[in-house]
Amino acid sequence: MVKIVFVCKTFTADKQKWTYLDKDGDQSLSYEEFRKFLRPEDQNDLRKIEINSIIKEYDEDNDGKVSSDEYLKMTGKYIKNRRS
Ligand SMILES: [Ca+2]
Ligand SMILES: [Ca+2]
Repeated sequence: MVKIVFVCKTFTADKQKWTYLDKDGDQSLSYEEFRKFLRPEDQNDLRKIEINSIIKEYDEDNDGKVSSDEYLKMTGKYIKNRRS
């Protein structure tokens, strides 16, 4: 169960990165583009996209920040999912 949640979460971040890299919009990435996709840590703009989309998942009140409550709620959700 927790694995499915994790995959969905990763997919959101991946989709953002994919859309950003796919400049011609044909849903495919060239070798160069895919290389960046796989190594976002080498690209400042891609890292930003990745981190922003993760923050968005955690940020329930949409203030652009992850409070400790939001973080605990999120991680608590995962723990609950793992048990079910
Ligand atoms: Ca393309
Ligand atoms: Ca927040």
